[in-house]
Amino acid sequence: MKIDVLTIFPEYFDSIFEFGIIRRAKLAGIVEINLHDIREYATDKHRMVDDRPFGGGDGMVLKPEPIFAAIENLVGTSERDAYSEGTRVVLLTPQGRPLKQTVATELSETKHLVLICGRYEGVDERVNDALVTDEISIGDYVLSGGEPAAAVLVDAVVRLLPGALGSDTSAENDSFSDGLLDCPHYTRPAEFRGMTVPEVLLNGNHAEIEKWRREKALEKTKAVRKDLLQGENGESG
Ligand code: 6GU
Repeated sequence: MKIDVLTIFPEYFDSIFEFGIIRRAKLAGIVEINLHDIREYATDKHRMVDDRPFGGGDGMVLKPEPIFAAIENLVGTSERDAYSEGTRVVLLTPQGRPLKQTVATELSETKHLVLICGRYEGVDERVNDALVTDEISIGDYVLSGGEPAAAVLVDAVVRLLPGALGSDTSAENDSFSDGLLDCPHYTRPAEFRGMTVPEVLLNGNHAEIEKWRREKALEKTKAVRKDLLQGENGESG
């Protein structure tokens, strides 16, 4: 998979993809991640990437021209209908559809992801209208820009790529893969400062351990995320 990230703050990503599973996936050739400074696509003499909103109001809005030029360069066209199959242009904004495990899975099955990091104040809507295939938010809170959201999306997607997790781990056992939160985990020592590990985990009865883990996952999900059990917007993602 190839991932291109369009941002006005490329340095934000300097080390964020250099750790753990993402780093390993890059080194193994499973994913290629490229950063692009939107400013490099600005052609006016001041290299302007944003401007004041028509109609007035606070803040600045990202201009369309540099983003269209960047997409033409990276995808080959600024006609959404002419994108190759397997190309997705994702705009990260709080107005997007919520990122869920199901969305990450869907995106992990594509070949080329272009992530456009929005600014909190906004992105000219013509970017959305003409270029964007998916507008995505990572949750109901405000970030100053889409950069942290892009980092989150890349992590959630890359770990699902075939071969990204070591052979000894699997995304199938993750939280959310079955629509539930994860069960509790313990490691040695079996007793720490008077706190003990549940007996069932020590007795080697794998059927019993599986049953306990499912019960605990369900209990936790009921306690903190009832919405996940109720379908609708608590869809299994
Ligand atoms: Cl994708 N961008 C911004 N600016 N804020 C957010 C977000 C994205 N997702 C949640 N809040």
